[in-house]
Amino acid sequence: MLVGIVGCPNSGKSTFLKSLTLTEVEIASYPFTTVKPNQGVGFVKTPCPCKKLGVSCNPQNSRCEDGTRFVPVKLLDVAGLVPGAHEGKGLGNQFLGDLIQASGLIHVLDSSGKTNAEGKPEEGYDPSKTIGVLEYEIDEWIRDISSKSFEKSKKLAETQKIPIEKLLAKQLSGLGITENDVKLAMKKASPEDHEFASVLRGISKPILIAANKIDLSESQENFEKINKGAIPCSAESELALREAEKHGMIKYVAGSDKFEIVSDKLNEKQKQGLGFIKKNVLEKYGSTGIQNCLNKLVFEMLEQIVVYPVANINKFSDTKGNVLPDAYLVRRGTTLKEFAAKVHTDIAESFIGGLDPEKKKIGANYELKDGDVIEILFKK
Ligand SMILES: Nc1nc2c(ncn2[C@@H]2O[C@H](COP(=O)(O)OP(=O)(O)OP(=O)(O)O)[C@@H](O)[C@H]2O)c(=O)[nH]1
Ligand SMILES: [Mg+2]
Repeated sequence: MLVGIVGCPNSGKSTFLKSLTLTEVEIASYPFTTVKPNQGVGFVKTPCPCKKLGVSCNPQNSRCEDGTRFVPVKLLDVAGLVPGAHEGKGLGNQFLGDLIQASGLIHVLDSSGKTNAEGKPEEGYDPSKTIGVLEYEIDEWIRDISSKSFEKSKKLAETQKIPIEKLLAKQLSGLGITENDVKLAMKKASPEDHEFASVLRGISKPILIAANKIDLSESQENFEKINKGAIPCSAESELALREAEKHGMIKYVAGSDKFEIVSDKLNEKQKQGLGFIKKNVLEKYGSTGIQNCLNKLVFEMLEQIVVYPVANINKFSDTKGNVLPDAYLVRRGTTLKEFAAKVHTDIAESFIGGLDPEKKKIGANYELKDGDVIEILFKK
């Protein structure tokens, strides 16, 4: 799963990535700081089944802290987007090309209204304007590719008698668009219609709006105007808290509404900075919002659930004895058979079913539920 971090120049995209990953990236108060995309691994938070099952776990592909599982998600922070990007303005084509495989996007906008869509300082700019700019640029880019693909697919469909949605999906698979996405989009618009690209983008690349820089006094009023399910957040505050935690100054769990100072070596400036975050971000908004953004995109908008495959259901372990070793993100509605093929690509043909923690047999068409722990059974 890849999540793209997008937005106008200088909105705080690289800070957002760094606050989730502590990856070293360049951050500066001028536009086009990022030229080459920055990659990192962030984590979504979910209750770990270890508590309910009364066991202590040894995660291998993820992390567990106090019964909360942190499941990895790849993140990509790209160059700032400006109006005209789909025609190559700014670092346009490069930016859009980098995002090709993202399953969903987080649009980081500067809600203080101090930076316009070009990334230039402008007092009193209405930040909600950048939402339309970003959607338009991405739609135009998809429109360009999908209309060319449609022409090709139409010809092939006539000569080879293959359904057009199959051919079109094949042509668009490079954009991370599936046959199901195309089918759903075709229920709402014809591929010949102008709005087809927007419908397809809405289905295949949902966008979550992160109203960043909420710590600045100008932001609150603007936030009320932004709406559209936006999440108020402060990447700079999350980064400061994560850095302070890394250096042993505070105790802080990503996404929480509080921190605790545990060191007596803090200087006055550091104490003041932490006090500012407490008063203007945590107490006002309940958290820095950064973790909420990732969780909401992955679990609500991309409809992912977490499933835990094990080799031995009696011990909830893998063959080496690691308890609840792996957490997999899969789309809601995935069947056990589809999941088995994902986990064990090489032996998928010998799949026969599964077992749940009560040792009950589960059939191939069982729809997986969030938090399921399952032993997948194969013919020996
Ligand atoms: N007050 C405040 N400033 C922030 C926040 N997040 C980022 N900034 C500042 O905004 C400026 C731009 O941050 P970057 O992370 O470099 O922004 P970017 O969107 O990656 O910029 P480009 O790569 O140039 O497109 C820097 O001065 C950051 O310190 C925030 O939550 N609050
Ligand atoms: Mg950047």
